[in-house]
Amino acid sequence: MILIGMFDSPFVRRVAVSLNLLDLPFEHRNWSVGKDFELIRQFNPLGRVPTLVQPDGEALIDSNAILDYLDEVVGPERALLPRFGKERREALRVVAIAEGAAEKGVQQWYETVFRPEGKRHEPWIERCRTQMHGALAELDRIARARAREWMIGSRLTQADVTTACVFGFLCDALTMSQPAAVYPGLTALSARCEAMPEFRSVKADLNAPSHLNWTRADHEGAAH
Ligand SMILES: N[C@@H](CCC(=O)N[C@@H](CS)C(=O)NCC(=O)O)C(=O)O
Repeated sequence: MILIGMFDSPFVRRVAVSLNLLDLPFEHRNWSVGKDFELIRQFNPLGRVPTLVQPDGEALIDSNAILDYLDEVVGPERALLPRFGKERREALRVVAIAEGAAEKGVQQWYETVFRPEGKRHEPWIERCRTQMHGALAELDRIARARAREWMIGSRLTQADVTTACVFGFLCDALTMSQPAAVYPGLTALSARCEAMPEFRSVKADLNAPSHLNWTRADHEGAAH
């Protein structure tokens, strides 16, 4: 399988971490949604990542659809999303809140990357910020209530993978003031996850622009 997309995207990274956790080997194409847009469009009509290309050429798009497929491949015992009942509902809720936080973070980020300064709309950015922090506060509440346990049940699930990937992304991409003090539960969960080899091996190198999706230079003139 070939995973298309950079690891600075929380959506790509949660797929990569999940592939690692499930022992499913994959090749990685470190393609940027900025400069490699046309290349990505050959596999995904939306030109978005993650995209997972199967050995027979079938391309799966959207991280939720990809993760659903991976769980199906490994079977119910090893699936990262609990299969049924309250644990499944709770895990889906956590994943939805974390994904929403990521989307709101990405929207704030795009506002600064895509739009020239005079065209940015501060009330919209502020709304996204409020939604993002509302989501993070709820995830932090759950993480603190679970103390040193995983987010749901007694083992690591997709709720932990997605939460950690999203929190790491938001801390890196946006200027958050003192995230460890504001979100101690998420900070602890993140540290625990990021210490695992399955997470460590798929971390974007933020000092190397070639590992980042959006640099302003990529979009000068292309964004409007
Ligand atoms: N719902 C999608 C969101 C994926 C997403 O937002 N990917 C971003 C990178 S972080 C992207 O492809 N952005 C380029 C674009 O939307 O044009 C998923 O879960 O896969």
